[in-house]
Parts: sequence; C-alpha cells; structure tokens
Amino acid sequence: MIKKVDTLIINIGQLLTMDTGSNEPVRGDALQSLPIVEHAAVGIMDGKIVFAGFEKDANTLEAKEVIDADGKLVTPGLVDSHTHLIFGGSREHELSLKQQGVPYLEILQQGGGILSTVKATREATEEELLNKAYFHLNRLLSYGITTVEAKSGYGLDTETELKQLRVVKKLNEIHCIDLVSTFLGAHAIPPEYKQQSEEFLLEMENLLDVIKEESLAEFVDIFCETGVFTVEQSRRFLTSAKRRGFDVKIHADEIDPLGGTELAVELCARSGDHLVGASDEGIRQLADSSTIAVLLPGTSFYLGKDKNARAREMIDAGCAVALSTDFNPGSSPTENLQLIMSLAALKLKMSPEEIWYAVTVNAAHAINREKTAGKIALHRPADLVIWDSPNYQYIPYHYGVNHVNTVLKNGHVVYKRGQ
Ligand code: IZC
Ligand code: ZN
Repeated sequence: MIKKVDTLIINIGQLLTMDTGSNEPVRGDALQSLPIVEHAAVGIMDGKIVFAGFEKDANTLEAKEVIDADGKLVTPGLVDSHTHLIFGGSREHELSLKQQGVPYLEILQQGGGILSTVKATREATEEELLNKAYFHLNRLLSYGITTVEAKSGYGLDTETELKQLRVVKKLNEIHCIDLVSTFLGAHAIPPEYKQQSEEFLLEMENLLDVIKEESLAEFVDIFCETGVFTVEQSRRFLTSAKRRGFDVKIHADEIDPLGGTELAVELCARSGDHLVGASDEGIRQLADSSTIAVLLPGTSFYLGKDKNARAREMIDAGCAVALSTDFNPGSSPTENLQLIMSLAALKLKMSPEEIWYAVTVNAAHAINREKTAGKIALHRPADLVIWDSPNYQYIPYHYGVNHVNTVLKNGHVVYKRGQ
C-alpha cells in the first residue's frame, strides 16, 4: 500500500539514528556501538519522522519532495546543552591579559571577565540582546545544532536577569532552534554587592517565584567556585530552587576542586557541568547517579589549561557524559560544537562513538529533552543533519571546519551550505 509523506531523504550512506531502544542516558558498554543503518532513507510527514530504515524498505512511500543525500552521513540534529547565549559586548581585550598569564578568576576579581559582560549586558536594550543572540543562533544552526540551552547570568540584578530570560523566551518563539532556558542569576557577585554575597543571593532567590510564574526558566544554575559561591551557598540556593519546582544544574569544579561534583549528586541535579577538578569520590558518586556530566573541553583549551576533565575515568566508571560548547564571550567564544567533538577526541581521549552519544542522546538528557531531541526515531521531530562526510568517525577527525551540508528542523530545510 502506498503511503504519502511530505519529504523522503534517499541515498543515505550512513544513517546514525542514535535510537538505542531505551529512554535512558547511554553509559558503560552500550557506548561501544552506535545504531547505524547503511543504504538508508528517512520519511517525514507533518514535521515528524514516519520512516527511518533501509532504503529498499521505503518503496511504498510516495513523497512530495525527495532529497538525495548522495551517499552522505545523516544524524540527529546536535544538542548544545550549555551555553551563555544572551550577552552584550565581547571580551577580545582580555586576550592579551590571558597571554600574560593572568588567571581567569583574577580577571574576574579585578572587575573584568564576567563583570565586564555584565556591564555591557545591562547597557544593552532587549532588542539589541535579541538581535545579537539571533545572529549566534543562526551560526549554531549552521554547525548542525537544533536544540540549545541558554543561560542568563550577565544581569546580576532583577531587571537585567529578567530581560535576558525574556529574550530567551522570545527567541524560542521566533527562531527555529528549540531553546531551553536556565536562570544563572548566581553567576558572579556584582560590584554593588561586593563582600555581600549573602544579600546578593537573597535578591536572586527572590526572583525565583516570578521566573516560575512567568515560565521564564526551566533550570536554575549556580557558579560554585573560589571567590564566587561556596558549596554551602550553592546547596542552599539550589535547594530553594528545587523547592519551587525547578530542576537544577551546577557549574561544578570548573577551576578549583571544591566538591561541586558531590553536591550535584547530592541534589540530584540534572547535570554537573565542567567537572575538571572532580575528585575520585565525586566521579564514583556521579557514576551511580542520574546526573549527567556535561564536559566542556573548549573551555580548558581556551583558558590554556593543561588539565582537562577526566572523561576516560568518568566513562570507564559508568558516568553518563555529554559534551557542549559552553558558548560564552569569555572562556569559550565559539559556536562550533564540531570543534568540541575534535577536542573531546584529542584531549579527553573519547572514542567517536562516545562523542556522538555525548552530543545527541546524553546532551538531550542534560536538558530534559530526551523525549524529543537527539534521536531519529518514529514520531519524533524530524531534526536532522546531512553531513559532507562519508562516515561518523570523519567529523571529530577532520577538525576546525564545518562539515554540515544541510540541516532540517521539524522536517524543513533551515540551512544549506553555500546558501
Ligand atoms: O562569561 O566567563 N565560567 N562562567 C563560568 C563563564 C565561564 C562565562 C564567562
Ligand atoms: Zn558555563
């Protein structure tokens, strides 16, 4: 019997469905193999996947539009689970400080770093922030990313934090990328609260109710770091957020090993992010938990650190690992998640299979989108990428360039190379 579809993608050399048949994050032995169909086709109807399998089994499908993938690799749209997308200004002036060896946290202590972006973000209008973030979203899309988490955290006052969160909400309405919003009001201590971190945290805590009421964020995050917020402050702040029904995330053990990894597990956080200084005990606990380890090797690279997150030990212990750009104007100014995949191979010693799980299925889990993003499977949104590549190993191997040929979001072509 003939079945009508809107779009049929034919002549797919390798189809990486990432459809493991389970709705759990992928860890342990399951990371060794990928669900691949060779000589495949994908059928799309009303923006959803209605067929994904061998091309020879697709001959009952009659399509309005046929896309010839020319033997290329097709995968789910990538998921970027940790970005600081909404910001004013930029920080290229800090590059020479970095070259002189001034540490990231010292630049912050001197009123630069995050606080320089806070100044620019406070000065920007909502429309300016929207236009700027829209530009970066287009670039993320061009790199094959169809779902993006976006944090606030460059306002550090009631008005500007809400302004940033409203921009995320608006972008989610007007841009084809799906956005997931995170409130990171506890990102740094602003100058007007110097030496008064408790009072500042109280102001941010008071914002939680309005953020909930207006559905401005799904997650609450905190920068648990030397000179920023302690483990005890992070525990209190995030517990208060959980009580109000938010899911939580933590910038944990990014620079100094404070025990943020253990706190993420204790609070059943959806993710612990960075984890460069995670202790042996932290890794052991993480492996036994549902918390996703979101690793950001672009940040270690950009900050010139020799030390990276111990991805091999985490994966070998049984942790569920995701990878993300950490796109932000200070410690990781890049929208290129493919470059992060290369760094994960070269610096974190992750295998291509582990890397693909980390930018699809596990990244979707890190932001509570495991039911809609990160897999090509029946009834799911047709978010897919056709790559200028013969196989999946090629993407982390050939580094620093964009391999995307075509991106489809909800079944529509939204990006094509050279157009
Ligand atoms: O703007 O520096 N680590 N927050 C915590 C960042 C990096 C973003 C920034
Ligand atoms: Zn971050």
